[in-house]
Amino acid sequence: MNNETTNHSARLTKEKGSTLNGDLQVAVGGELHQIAGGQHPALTTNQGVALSDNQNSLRANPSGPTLGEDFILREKITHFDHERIPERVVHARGTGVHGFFELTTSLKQYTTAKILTEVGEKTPVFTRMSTVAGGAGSVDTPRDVRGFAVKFYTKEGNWDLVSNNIPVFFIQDAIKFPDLIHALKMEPDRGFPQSSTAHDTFWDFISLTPESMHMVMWIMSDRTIPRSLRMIEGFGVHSFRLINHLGESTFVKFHWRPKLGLQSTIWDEAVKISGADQDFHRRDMFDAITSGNFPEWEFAVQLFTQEEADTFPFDHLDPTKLIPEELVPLQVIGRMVLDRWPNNFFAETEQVAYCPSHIVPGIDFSNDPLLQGRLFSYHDTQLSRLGTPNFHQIPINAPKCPFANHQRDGQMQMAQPAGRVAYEPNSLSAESPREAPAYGFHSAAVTETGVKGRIRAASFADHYSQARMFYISQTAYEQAHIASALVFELSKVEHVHVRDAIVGHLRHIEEALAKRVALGLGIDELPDAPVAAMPVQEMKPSPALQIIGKMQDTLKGRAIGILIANGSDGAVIEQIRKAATDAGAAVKIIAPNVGDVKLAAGLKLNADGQLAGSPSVLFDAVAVILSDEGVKALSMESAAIDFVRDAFGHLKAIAVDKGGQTLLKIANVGQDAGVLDANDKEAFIAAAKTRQWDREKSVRTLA
Ligand code: HDE
Repeated sequence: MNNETTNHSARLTKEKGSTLNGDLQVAVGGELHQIAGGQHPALTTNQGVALSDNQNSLRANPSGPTLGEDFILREKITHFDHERIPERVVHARGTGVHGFFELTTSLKQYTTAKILTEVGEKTPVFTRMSTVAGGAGSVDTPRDVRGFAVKFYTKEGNWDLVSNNIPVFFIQDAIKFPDLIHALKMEPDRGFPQSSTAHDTFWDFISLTPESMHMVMWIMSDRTIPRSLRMIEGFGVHSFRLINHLGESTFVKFHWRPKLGLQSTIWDEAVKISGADQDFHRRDMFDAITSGNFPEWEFAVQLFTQEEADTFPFDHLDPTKLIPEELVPLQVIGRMVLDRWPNNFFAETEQVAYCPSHIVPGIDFSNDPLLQGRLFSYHDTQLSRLGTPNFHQIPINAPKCPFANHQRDGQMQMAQPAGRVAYEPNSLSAESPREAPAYGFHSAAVTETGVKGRIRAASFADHYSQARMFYISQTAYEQAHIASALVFELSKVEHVHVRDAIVGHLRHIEEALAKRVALGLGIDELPDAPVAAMPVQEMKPSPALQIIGKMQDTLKGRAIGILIANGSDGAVIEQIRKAATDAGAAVKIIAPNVGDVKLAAGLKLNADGQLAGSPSVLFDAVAVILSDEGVKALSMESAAIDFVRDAFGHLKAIAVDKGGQTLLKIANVGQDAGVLDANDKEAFIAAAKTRQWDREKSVRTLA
């Protein structure tokens, strides 16, 4: 036995230098396997020692113990044991992509920052989009805010614009953040719910924090159940400052607007996507990038002076307020294209460290108290996540411009600064880095006066006016979704006094909304509204706050599923496939089994997806092309029945031939303007570009 084992090991050494050449025989479970030939680098330890056997540990004999001497086993297992680092305390689940930013309009008048003045310059970026509440392994599609963090590797240092897909935040002061997040995340005694705000502690906190009601309106809207990360907006939330060559400063709010327009899912759809594909958004982004359909965003700014800010009916330093586009228009000044998937998820997406304090000369912070707290928090959290103040040396975090200072040593130090001088000023080194007063970072010259204290400005007291503005700006469909989301979330809250308190707040926003939600929760008598710190101001509706108004009439970036079975008509399938592909959609053929489907007239077609694993929630519109034989086979398949029922229930266009129509009847699916003859491809493509909103009242009871 012993001899046999030794022989296997001996046969593994086919080395030429450090490269194994030709076919390799590997001993697995005592048997030899051939592995395809090629130029393989030698498998080595971390110390560069080539391994002769990566399948078997060093044992005293074939039935004896493993030897402690086996440094190869020890190194491998030890490294594996330490593979994980702490996940982000919020925004743990994320998807990162490389790309570039290109400036199209110079802001030279307002800032010295080269990233905002050099038109046509392409600056590399790394963008990470995330959910907030769930852990790193949670699903992509819960109702949640999406993070939208961009690291610009500018010539003047890294600039991190760490944004969300919602322009306001829950709280006005950073000191409340740990409480908010503790209330929002899974409850500490039971460890659930994962990535959902539909539980007591979240709504309890909200009910006692009226400043969060504006953000609550946003998170109850379909903005928090996006169709794709390629179809979300991004908002810097806080006001920042731009500083020009004269030292004058102008306030600025930053915006990202997706070229594909906004699109969201419907709640029931999002719930089902979570089951069908946990990685729905990550996969969608991966597929888009790897197929060359690079998503793009416009970069826009709102610029305003202190004098203009003084005329706003709110305080722009309050992060629970937005500046309506109607008040300060957006100016598009650039674009961002994401075009390269990272080589390695951990090295890049997991280790990327965004900090709002990473800023470049010509841009500065405002006094927003939430932003002020963030300036400290992010750097601090990277120390615990990445374990060292040298995290800026990790390639994904390192500036792409030269950087040098006298900071030294620390864990995982990779740099080897030469020379005896590690301080400044010094007279010993002509090469050591020095201050650059002419172009280095200068803070805005702002005069601060007043009395120190733990203060909330009186100008922050209006908690309901913009919440109302948001609600009345929505279409009737969107208002209904907000009401239904509130009913759903609050129905999961066990404490009745918490439900009542939220309905009380809603009365300040819109009495009719409070009544709808109360009805949905079985509350007979409307609870009293709490005393508002300030009377609600009537503000003009802002249509820019809708999703429906910003959805684009296109199939670009969207997906069409065609359900077929044996005997389906190949010509009709091809007609729909071509029309959808020409319109920019990705098309998938779905059949009871993957592999070849035997079509009519002896044709064959390869299916991309198996029916049970490819429900219609994964598509924006569907076609069902079936022969009599196909309908017969599918009429007993609940996955086929669900396919058409869900497509109808999720307000999608459905194209059918005679067999498809029969399946609709069997599934008890109705007829309307969104159910179309598969031969009328133009009508189907037009309908597929939008949702059949009018259908909604016939498929679900909205609050
Ligand atoms: Fe964050 N936030 N945050 N946040 N945030 C983090 O930093 C924090 C806030 C946002 O893809 C953490 O690296 C405080 C607003 C994004 O890596 C942490 C406050 C906005 C990401 C942190 C806020 C954001 C984070 C956790 C209130 C929108 C993910 C891990 C004072 C403008 C970045 C990390 C990524 C991540 C703290 C509020 C966006 C703990 C204290 C407002 C997109 O530092």
